[in-house]
Amino acid sequence: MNRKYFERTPPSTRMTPFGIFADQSGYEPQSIKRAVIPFECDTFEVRGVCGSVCYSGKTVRKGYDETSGDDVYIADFTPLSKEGRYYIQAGGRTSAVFGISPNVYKSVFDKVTKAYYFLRCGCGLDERYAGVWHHGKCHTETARLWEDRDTQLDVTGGWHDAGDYGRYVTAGACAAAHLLYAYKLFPKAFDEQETDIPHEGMPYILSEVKYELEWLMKMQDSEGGAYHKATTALHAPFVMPEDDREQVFVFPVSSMATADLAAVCALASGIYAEYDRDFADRLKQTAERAVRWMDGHTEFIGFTNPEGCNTGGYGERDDHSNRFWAYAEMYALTGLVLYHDKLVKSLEEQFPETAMGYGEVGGLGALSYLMCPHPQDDELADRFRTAFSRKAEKLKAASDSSGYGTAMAADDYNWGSNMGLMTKAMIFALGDVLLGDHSCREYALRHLHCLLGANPLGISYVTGEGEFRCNYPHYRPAFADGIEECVPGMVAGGPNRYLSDPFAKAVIPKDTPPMKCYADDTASYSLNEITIYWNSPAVFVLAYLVNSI
Ligand code: 9MR
Ligand code: ZN
Repeated sequence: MNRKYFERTPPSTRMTPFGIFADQSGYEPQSIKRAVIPFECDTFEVRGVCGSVCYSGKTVRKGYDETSGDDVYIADFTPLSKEGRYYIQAGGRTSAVFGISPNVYKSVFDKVTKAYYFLRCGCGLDERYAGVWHHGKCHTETARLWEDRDTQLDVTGGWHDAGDYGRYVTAGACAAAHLLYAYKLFPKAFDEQETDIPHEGMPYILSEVKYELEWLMKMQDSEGGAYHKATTALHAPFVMPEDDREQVFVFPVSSMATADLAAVCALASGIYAEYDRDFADRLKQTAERAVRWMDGHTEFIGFTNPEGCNTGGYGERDDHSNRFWAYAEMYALTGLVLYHDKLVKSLEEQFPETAMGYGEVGGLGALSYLMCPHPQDDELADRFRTAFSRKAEKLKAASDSSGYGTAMAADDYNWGSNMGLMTKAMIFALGDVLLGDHSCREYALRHLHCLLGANPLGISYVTGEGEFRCNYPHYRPAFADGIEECVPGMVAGGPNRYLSDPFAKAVIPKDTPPMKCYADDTASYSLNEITIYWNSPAVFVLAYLVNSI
C-alpha cells in the first residue's frame, strides 16, 4: 500500500468548530426547526449571516441522551420562516451557517444523485461532467471466471461498489432499486434535475441507473443464474481506478444475486418501457431467465469468499426475502397469477417485511406489491400496509424520546449506520405517501437533519455539503486524486460503536457513546467508507422531500 496513506496527519483530529448542532443545509420555511445544544443554557439567538438578531427564544431541556452521552437542550426557532442564511448563538458558542428556503435540499439532492456518475466503472469520467475529478477508463479488460480461468467474460461497466473497486450484484440491485423507486414515487423531484451527465433521451436518473442495469445483465450466466460479484482477487491499493490493473474475476452464482437480479430487472422493465422499448424487453427477458433459474434451484446457494480472495463477501444466511422480492416484481410487471402464487408461497418463510437494506429486501417486495397495477389480495395488501404503519409508529416513539430526534437505538450504530438512519427515513416517506400519514414527513426530516449536521459531532456526513463536513472518506479516488476537496455527494458510513477496523480501535476510546464513534479519516473503513447502497436511501428520502415542495 501507498506509504503516503499511512504517513498523512490524521484529519480525524479535526473537531467541529461549532458547539450548537443544526442541519447545515437548513430548513424549509414552514417546517419545524430545532437545533441541539449539548450544554446547559437558557436562551438562544438566531442571527443572520450579517450578524443581526432575527429570532430569540428560550431553550427547553430534553434531558440526558444515552446514545450521544449529551445533556440535550433544544433551541426551537420554528416561527422564523424568512428566507435567508443564519446561524445560532448561545452560551458564547455558535452553530454552522444554514439556510431557510423552500428548496433548501435541492443542492444536496443533486449532489447525492450525481455521486453515481462519479462511481461509474469502465467508461472514464469526462471533464465536462466530472470537473476536476475527471479520470481515465478503468477495469476495461476481459474478466475471467474464478473457477475456470480459461473462460473469459465481458463484465465491464456498472458502478464501483464503494471505497473499493469491486462490483457486487446484490449491492448493485438494491441501490438501483432504491433509485428506481425514488423515481417511480417522486418523479417530479427528478423533472427539474439539472445535474450534468451524459443523457439518453430519458430522465437523468434513468440514464444513470441504466448504466448499472447494463452491467447487472452482463452478470447473468447462460443458465439464467447471476454471478455473485466481479472483483480483483484482493482489494486494490489506494490508487485511481484506472491504475488498478489487476485481473478482474467473476465469482460463482448465488441464489441471492439471481433473485435480486430478477427483481430489479422486472422493476426496471416496467419503468423503462416508456423510454426505450428494446431495453425494457431485454430487462424482462433477463428477469424471466433468472426466475426460471430460481424455479430450478429451490435450494439456497449462498456465497463465501474462496481462499485467495479478500474483497466483499456479501454473504447472507438465506435467500427468503430475495425470492419474495423477485416474485413480487414479476407479478407487478406481468400480472400473471403464477407469480402471485409463488410470492404467496415465498411468504411461508420468515423474514422482515419492511426491510430496505441490501441483505434483507422484504420491504422492497412489499412496496412492489402495494404499488402493483394488477389485482391484489386484500388481506395480503393489508398485511403489508399494517407492517409499514406499525414500523413507522414504533420509529416515531423512538424518535420522540431521543435527544437528537432519530429512531436510532444504540445497537443501530453499526457498520454503515447512516444507511440505517436513511432507511428509517424511507419508512417515514412511505408512511406519508403510501399510507397517507402526513405526520411522517417531520420524522423523515429529523433523520435528514441528523445526517446533515444535527448530530453530536456537528458534522455533515455528506461530502461537499455543509460548512463542517466529512472530506476524507475511505474511498480510493478521494485519496489518490491528490485533490483536497473530496468528490461531492458521498454519504459516509457513519458512527459504528463496534469500531471494526484497526484505525477506529486506535483513535476512538472504548467507552465512547455510539453516536460519537466516528472519525473522518481515509484509513477507517468501518466508520468512513462510502457505498452505492448508503447513498441510495439518501437519494430516496431527498427525492421525497424535494418532490413535495
Ligand atoms: O457493510 C459490510 C459490513 O457489514 C461487513 O462487516 C464488512 C466486512 O465484510 O463489509 C461491509 O461491506 C463492504 C463490502 O464487503 C465491500 N465493499 C464495501 C462495503 C462497505 O464497507
Ligand atoms: Zn472501474
